[in-house]
Amino acid sequence: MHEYSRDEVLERYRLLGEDLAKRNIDIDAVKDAVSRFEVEVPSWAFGPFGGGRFSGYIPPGAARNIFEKIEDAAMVNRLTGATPKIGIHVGWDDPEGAPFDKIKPSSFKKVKDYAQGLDLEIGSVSPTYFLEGTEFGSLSSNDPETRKRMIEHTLTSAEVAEKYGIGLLTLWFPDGSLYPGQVDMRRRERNLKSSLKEIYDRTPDSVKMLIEYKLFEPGTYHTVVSDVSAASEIALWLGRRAGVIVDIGHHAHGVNIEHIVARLIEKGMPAGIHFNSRYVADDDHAVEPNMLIFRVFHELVKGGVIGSTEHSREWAYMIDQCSPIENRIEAVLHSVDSLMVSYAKALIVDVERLKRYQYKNEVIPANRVLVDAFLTDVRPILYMARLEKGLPIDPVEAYRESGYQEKIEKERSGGR
Ligand code: AFD
Ligand code: MN
Ligand code: MN
Repeated sequence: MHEYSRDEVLERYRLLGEDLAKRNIDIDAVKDAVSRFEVEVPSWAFGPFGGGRFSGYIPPGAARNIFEKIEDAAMVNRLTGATPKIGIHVGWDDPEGAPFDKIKPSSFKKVKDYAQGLDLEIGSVSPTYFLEGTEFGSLSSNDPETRKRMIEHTLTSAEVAEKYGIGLLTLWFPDGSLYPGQVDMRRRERNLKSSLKEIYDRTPDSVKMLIEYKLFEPGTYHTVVSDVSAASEIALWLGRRAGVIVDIGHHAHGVNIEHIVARLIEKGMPAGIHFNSRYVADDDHAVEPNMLIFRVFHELVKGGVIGSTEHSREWAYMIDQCSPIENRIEAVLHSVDSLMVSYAKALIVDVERLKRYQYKNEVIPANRVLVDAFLTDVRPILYMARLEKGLPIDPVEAYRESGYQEKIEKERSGGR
């Protein structure tokens, strides 16, 4: 990208401001909202996980442990000012590297302290259900011993979330089956529900649990929590501390994801989004500012959820991605930038005009209101927000020039 000088940014911002004023949009208000945008980054985006296709190739400079992951996340936060939280996976991020049923919550104090020293907080905490011994199910297993181990692991994770994080548990289960007839689907759902009920009842009121659904993988024939209905029914049944995670990559092609977002807003249940780009399925690629992401933000804005002063309405926004060949820090920075672009576009939708067209059943004009916002180049808003905070205009370029990549490649070449 062309690096803009301060004067160029001011000029582009002024021109866009004039343009938006014609649509009755106050550019400064949009800029302030974008400036407050925060999204959590996942520890696993920086680590060794996710390669595996090219003889175990992972992009150079991968973080070897939770502390290096935190350093990378802190770098992303320094460049964007938008990622003060890092999500962790208990099984992968235990600093003691204990076998997962021996993990002690207190080990994570060090993680919290290290993060704090770099101006970061621990955000969502994920139990790691997909380690050894869960090939035939974790919380939904027919084996009571396995279920018990997974319940205990979840309670350990809940304690980490409560003591060292923000009390947010995010749950994704690798439970499912590969062939028709392999499992009794109803029984597996009952098993999962009873495990979750026990966990819910044994966790304090301050802990929120978001359930992530996924259409397939590792179960290719069926997954126990396959879609938003399954996840939200279970969450409703558990109680008001339970909700749903919508991961963009976890749907069939053509599913109207923004409709799912709209319905969850309407239900008023706790929810969060795992952002990524998908082309084929659960690709876990960096976010592009595409029409889908824009439409999701449009619902969040229209629903009075994102940036809401009413704390309880706010959703949890997280990036969930994993890069097999691309530079991982660049990929995360690209996502943060794309999310801010998408949010800004959603904020400049001419809502009054849209409502008028909807009311009069003016189909195409209504659609064009959205398209108009989507096609507007809102980047001057981001540039201005960053200028004001003393941040680089283009975080990816700034990263490439920072020397950080060269440094970590050198320091981390000694294996794990
Ligand atoms: C898995 C799932 C899901 C989840 C992540 C962390 O696909 O996206 O959020 O692991 O548990 O890859
Ligand atoms: Mn996810
Ligand atoms: Mn996924």
